[in-house]
Amino acid sequence: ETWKAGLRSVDADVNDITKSIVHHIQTSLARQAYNIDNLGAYQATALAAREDLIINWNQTQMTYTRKQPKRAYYLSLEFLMGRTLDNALLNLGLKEKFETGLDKLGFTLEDVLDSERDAALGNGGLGRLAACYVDSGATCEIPLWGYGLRYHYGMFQQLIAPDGSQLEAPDPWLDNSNPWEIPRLDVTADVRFGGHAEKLDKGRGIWSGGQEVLAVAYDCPIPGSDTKSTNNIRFWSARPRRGFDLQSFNAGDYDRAVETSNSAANITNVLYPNDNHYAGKSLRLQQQYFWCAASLSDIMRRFKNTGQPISEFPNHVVIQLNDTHPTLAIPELMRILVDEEEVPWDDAWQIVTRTFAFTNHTVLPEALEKWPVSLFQQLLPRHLQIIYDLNWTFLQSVERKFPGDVDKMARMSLIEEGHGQQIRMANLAVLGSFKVNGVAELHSELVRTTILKDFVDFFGVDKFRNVTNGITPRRWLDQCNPALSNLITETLGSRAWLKDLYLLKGLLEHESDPTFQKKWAAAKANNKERLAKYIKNTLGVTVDSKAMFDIQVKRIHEYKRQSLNILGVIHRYLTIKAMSPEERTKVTPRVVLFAGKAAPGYWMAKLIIRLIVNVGKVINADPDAKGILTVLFLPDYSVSLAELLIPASDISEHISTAGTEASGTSNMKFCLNGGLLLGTVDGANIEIAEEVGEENVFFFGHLTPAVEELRYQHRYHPMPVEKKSPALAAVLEDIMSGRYGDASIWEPFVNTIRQGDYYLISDDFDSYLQAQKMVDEAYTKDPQQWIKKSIQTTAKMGKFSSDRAIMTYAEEIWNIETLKIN
Ligand code: 26V
Repeated sequence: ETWKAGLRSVDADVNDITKSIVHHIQTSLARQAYNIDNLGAYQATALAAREDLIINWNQTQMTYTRKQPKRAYYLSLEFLMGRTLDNALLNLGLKEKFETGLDKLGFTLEDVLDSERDAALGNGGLGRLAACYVDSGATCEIPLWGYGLRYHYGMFQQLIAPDGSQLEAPDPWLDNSNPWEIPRLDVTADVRFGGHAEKLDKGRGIWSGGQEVLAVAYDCPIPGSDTKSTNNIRFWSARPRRGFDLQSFNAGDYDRAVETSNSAANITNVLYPNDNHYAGKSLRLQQQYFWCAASLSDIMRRFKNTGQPISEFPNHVVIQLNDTHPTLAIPELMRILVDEEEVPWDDAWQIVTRTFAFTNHTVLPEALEKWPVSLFQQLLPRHLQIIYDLNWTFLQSVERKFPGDVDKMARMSLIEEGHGQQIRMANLAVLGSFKVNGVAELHSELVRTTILKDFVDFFGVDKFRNVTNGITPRRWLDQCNPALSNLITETLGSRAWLKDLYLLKGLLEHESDPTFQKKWAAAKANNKERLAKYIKNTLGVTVDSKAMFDIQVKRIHEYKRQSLNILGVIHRYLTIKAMSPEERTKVTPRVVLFAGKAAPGYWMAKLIIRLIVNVGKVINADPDAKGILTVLFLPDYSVSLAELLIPASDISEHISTAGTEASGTSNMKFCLNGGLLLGTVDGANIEIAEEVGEENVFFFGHLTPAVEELRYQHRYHPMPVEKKSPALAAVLEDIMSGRYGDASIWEPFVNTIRQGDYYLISDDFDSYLQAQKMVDEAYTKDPQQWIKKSIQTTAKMGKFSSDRAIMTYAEEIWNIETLKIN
């Protein structure tokens, strides 16, 4: 009887667990326990673990309802969750018991964990950050919920064609059903699109007509580590309000009626696969509004249940905007307050501007969202009126503060004039928020001094803050690197470091202990072998796990400069080719690994992938490079692949043009796992170096202040690559020799460097080679010293826990308290 839902406690014994799994095989899956595959075993195991999550979830939500704490809501269009089972078992403290239980049933936990599909509802850093933050919110016992969209198709699956090109296949991740979501068919919201807006007196308006779409909630429990505190992400799914448009149906226009129902359900069909690039698609704007409107109606309903007067709203609710994607929540809350709650306009604006805080994640101009006014007119006519009214008052106050500065007014306006007016979402987000933050010290400073300078002048600098990003050490060390995690726990004497990452500094005591060093090196070796096995199984390539593993994994983008890496690889190859066999024996063997997706429409990024793959093919087939240089592009980068790659790196590359990478978070993951960092003086690399010591990182390249001047020179006083860097010129010439495929294929890429070189490859190339040389020397000449650097790096990464980051949001931005769940 004990296996019945709800009766098992966290102290469940193995017997209860096997019973529960068998129970789910029989009654939830309607299958037989003796005839089940790994996928079935996974599903039953997930359902068994889910029961514990849901019990804690209920307890947590009941406590929130009873105690009515101030709550924070994280609005993010992306939550890059990856897999859930392993993480859930670890957080519940039940992993070992489940492992034993499954073993009794004839399964290995590893195979069962591997049967789960990634939830890839995000592009890259921004989406994974949201996932780390909800983990930390639950762990730190902060009343924090996420709101997102339940896309039917997540991030596309990347395939590599025989010629090396990226191909995209859809990711129907819900096909196997998702045991981690709880459909809430009774939690819904009506979301209107189109129709017309009428203005009444005192700023009020009426919005009617158009088409309504139904938002249905799906909840995903987020367990904290070693606590009952279990938070929630509410994902909205779109459904047509009625199965068909009755009027069209009556008119006999069946096709049109069905079309209506299609377009409504379309809204949550697919995640847009752009990263750091704005595309301006109408459906994307519909996604944004659908999600903001549903989330705000839900938040408002919950607030009203507290029985507080509406003026109390900002004391009970704070909403964090993850980039500008949810900026429509600002005019939407205005609309609800003014039109529906009949709050006077100025009072409503007071409430709104005490509710929202905004995080900026990029300074790249091509990523800034702007929506055509004409599109707003069509889809969101009432919001357009509200935005115009806000802008009118705002520009008057700008004029009062900076009389006659028309350029400033034009820059700060919510509307960009020009052929076709556009709404500037960043300006609206700043205007409607009480705090604005960047994601690393350098980035926040760039936000203050460049893209939002006018707003700093206007609002004062106190509104503009920094919260350096962080990562969850549960997933990004304990879960992905058990070998190292166990060694750390054994050395420090407890697992407390997982919830207080600064405790890692206790490892420093042991940095010179040869036995400890040996164990440390053994953990790394183990992870490299694990990765080598994966590479053998998936690509059929044998890599030497004793070689230095040099890894660059992230979205493919010109600013991230995978190009610099592959050009450096070619230089290394040419150097090897020019050596005598005797000289080659002295080369430090390297395995260079790349992974990452290019946006399907980003032609140059796709060409860079193709170059990497083809350079790899030539080098890996060349006997001259055998055993000393291997170059691979691993297809279909994902959270799960990251969990395999990151623990296996000796060195990882974070080599963006200075000033372009807002923070980076994989840099933190690699360093936490004892990989050393090779990077530019950019984003969070700078703070990592401050923490782990500059002697433990390999920095190179020009600094941010030099970038503008260098670009100016490229434009007006171009210098041939041959003169600037003969080494780079030789590499480009080698590419154009046809060795890696016809020169005509690569010419457009080579031209980006020869002409304009916006990302300063030619300026940083020699410095990059210099840094690589130092990496080689440090690795070969003193292996013991390398291990020491690795230990020191991990030991000093305490700052980069997302627990620290989320507590900074809670204390410095949200003004919110933690709440213990009993
Ligand atoms: C995303 C999208 C998604 C699809 C449609 C168009 C569009 C436009 C802009 C963006 C924003 C991307 C910004 C972003 O991902 N920034 C990354 O944020 C990470 C977490 O803070 C940070 O570590 C990375 O450095 C930064 O590039």
